[in-house]
Amino acid sequence: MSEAETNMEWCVSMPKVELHAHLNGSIRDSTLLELARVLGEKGVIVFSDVEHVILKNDRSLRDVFKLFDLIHVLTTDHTTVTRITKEVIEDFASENVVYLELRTTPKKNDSIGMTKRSYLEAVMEGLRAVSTVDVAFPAHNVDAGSPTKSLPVNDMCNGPTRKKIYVRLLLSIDRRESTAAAMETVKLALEMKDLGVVGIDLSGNPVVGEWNTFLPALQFARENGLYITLHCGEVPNPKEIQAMLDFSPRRIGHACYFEEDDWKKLKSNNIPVEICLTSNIVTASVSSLDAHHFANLYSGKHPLVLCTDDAGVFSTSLSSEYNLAASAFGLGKRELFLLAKNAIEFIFASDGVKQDLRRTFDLASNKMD
Ligand code: 6MZ
Repeated sequence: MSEAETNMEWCVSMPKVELHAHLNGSIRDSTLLELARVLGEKGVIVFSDVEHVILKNDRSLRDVFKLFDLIHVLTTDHTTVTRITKEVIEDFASENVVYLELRTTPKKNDSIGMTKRSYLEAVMEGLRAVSTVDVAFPAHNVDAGSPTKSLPVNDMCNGPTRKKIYVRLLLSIDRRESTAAAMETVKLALEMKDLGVVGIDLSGNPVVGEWNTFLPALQFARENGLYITLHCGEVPNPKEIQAMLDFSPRRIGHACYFEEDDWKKLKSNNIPVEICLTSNIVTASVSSLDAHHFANLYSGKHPLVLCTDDAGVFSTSLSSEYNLAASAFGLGKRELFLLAKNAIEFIFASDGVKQDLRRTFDLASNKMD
């Protein structure tokens, strides 16, 4: 095996925490192609027109949002939402992600009787449908929350024990939405709080929409105990970046177009950053890995977590992101492991889950050298 292969294998075997993954961005290409073929046969789309769009690898930020519109056409119905959720969880678990905060935008589609609630129920059905690994989720009877009830964790040395993955959900507000639609998502999240919904994300095309449109819903969410993470600084927008930082979210994603004042505020408020290296490079939000803000934040010990963003759309995986960080920024195994373990401190789930995850990492640490 080459050194590159050995390094990648090591990154796969390490337990990992994923905090920034969009459901519809994390779908397998093979599933998207299968869904496109079926819709092509029904005459809803022209398969040959969309095949190359799905398989393309270099995408501008604009292309990405066009692709999401296509993906949403392919995944409209409840059954498909359930299927992609199941597959996405299986894929993360298969690379030893032990805690996944999966985010998705609840969708309303009158023509097929889909409400935001029924969409979310279809997602939860997907969680229950996973059979190859144990999913720890409050709506599920194998959930722990308390360390004593937890099932065997992934074991990197003793072969194929059954894997366990904690899953929590974040509901996304799309920047195309109105204040009322954003509020509907927050209310749904509150109703589903006991069922594993832990927070709210603001995402969508960063050149669309105004911060003030979403602020009332985000404030309401926070007042009622939901955690907030914001896509912040994915495009240059100094006023919005400052307003978002003044809001003091629990975490932010990206931070690509930050200026000096923004870094100061981020650092003095100690807001953890979800870093999506491949996504930032493919969309050219950051010109190169050498110019990426990871290095500065990491050397300054600022809280950060490596994430995939859209593993399907950007043809990546969490293990690849760690492997990339290792080669781009010269991190050794010990540093990678600590980086992965430290992400536990920024999750939105309970202290009981955090404790259980710390134990998982401690057990793994004895076997990782
Ligand atoms: C901003 C993004 C994103 O919610 O339908 N999304 N928003 N920046 C990004 N970086 C490239 N990647 C994904 O998943 C797809 C939706 O997530 C958001 C977009 O709103 C996209 O439509 P769900 O499951």
